[in-house]
Amino acid sequence: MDTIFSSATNAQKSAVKIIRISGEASPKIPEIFSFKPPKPRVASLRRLYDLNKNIIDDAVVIFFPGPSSVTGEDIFEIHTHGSLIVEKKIYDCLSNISRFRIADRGEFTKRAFLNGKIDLTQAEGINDLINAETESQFKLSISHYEGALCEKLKLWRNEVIFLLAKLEALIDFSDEELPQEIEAVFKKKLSCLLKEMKNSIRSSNYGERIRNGFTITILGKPNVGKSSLFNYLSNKKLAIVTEEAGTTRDVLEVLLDFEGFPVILNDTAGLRKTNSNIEKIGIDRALEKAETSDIILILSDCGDFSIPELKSGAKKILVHTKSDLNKHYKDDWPKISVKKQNGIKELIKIIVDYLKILAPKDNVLLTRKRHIQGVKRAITALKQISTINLTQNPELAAEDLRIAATEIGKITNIIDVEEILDDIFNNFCIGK
Ligand SMILES: Nc1nc2c(ncn2[C@@H]2O[C@H](COP(=O)(O)OP(=O)(O)O)[C@@H](O)[C@H]2O)c(=O)[nH]1
Ligand SMILES: [Mg+2]
Repeated sequence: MDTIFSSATNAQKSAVKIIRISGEASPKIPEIFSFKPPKPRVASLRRLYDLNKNIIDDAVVIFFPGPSSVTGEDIFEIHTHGSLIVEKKIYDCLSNISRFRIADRGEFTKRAFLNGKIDLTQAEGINDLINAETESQFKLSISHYEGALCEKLKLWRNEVIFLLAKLEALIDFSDEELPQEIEAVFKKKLSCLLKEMKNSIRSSNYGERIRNGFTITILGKPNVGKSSLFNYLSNKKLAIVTEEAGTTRDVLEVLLDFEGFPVILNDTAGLRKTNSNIEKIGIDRALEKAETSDIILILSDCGDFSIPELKSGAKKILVHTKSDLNKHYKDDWPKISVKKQNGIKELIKIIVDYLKILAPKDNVLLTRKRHIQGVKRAITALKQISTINLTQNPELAAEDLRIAATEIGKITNIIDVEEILDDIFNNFCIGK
């Protein structure tokens, strides 16, 4: 396999740059750059030279021998001054040597996975951690990186394999009288497992939202102050604000952090009857956006919150705007003034409180389509078992259990069912 190298820091000038090299030819690095090999895992100052023995830089170098390195391979880290030309010179030297090449995206992590250092959900967790910007994203990604999801999936998979063992016992007994107790245990376990898996599908929606952001759409009649609120919250003049009704047409979008929750806030065209085709398109888009949102903020400066009927099950929060104009409302809906910056903190609190209520009890969440698809396929297979007569066709149920185990295993990528099956079966005796 090639030895790969890449800058582990960003592609700009910086104080320090770290270049990582991973693969079996890594131990050749001291020879390539003409420096004395450092002791393993000891940061050592060395002068690096190019292939013509011209100085490149003084750098701190560290050698992490495999297999206890992050990728499982021999790794060299070179910490140079954060200069683009120094980086280029190091790249040039390495590119000249056969079997060294620049790493593909994610290739260090991929090698860690291939060498059994991490499973797929942990690899995804690393990527999410790097991309995390809010507290809730941090918590979720670090739990996946720590292996919480992997553990949960392993547990499910082991339960499926336990069920297979029970079934095996049923098959062995099939000529004789059926031990009813085995079948009862089997059914109870199966239904518990199914319940847990279905719950995780339900809460996966939340997991996906934490990764990608909760969508909040601002709706309301023209001129009620939608764009003003949008600009205020995004801290930028993204939307045009005028006294003219019908200014906003496109759906504008901004990613915000509401007390640790990632939120995609949408500003939309004011809802009204209009002859302008462009405005009509804008209004259609506004309603479409609202349909797929988690929360809809309906704004009004005159107490009229009527909007076209929506199918969406989104939480609707009505908001009185322009409260600085001394308007008196009897109801308890939040009142804000963007002009005087009043009531907006309270509005955010209402939103955040709602997002907190949405949080499932289970904090090990499926976050990707891939996870959800795998668990759904496993559920389909397990559900199938209830239609099977276990005494007559235990082998059909066994096949469904195998499918379920494989589908769950694929999420973390332990695909070899047989191997683990053997392991477990050897520890069981008949009837247990
Ligand atoms: N007095 C007052 N005027 C506001 C407030 N918010 C917005 N406006 C004004 O209302 C008008 C329409 O605002 P805009 O944000 O464009 O409304 P939109 O059509 O709903 O997007 C503008 O002239 C704003 O300056 C507020 O809190 N108080
Ligand atoms: Mg507007």
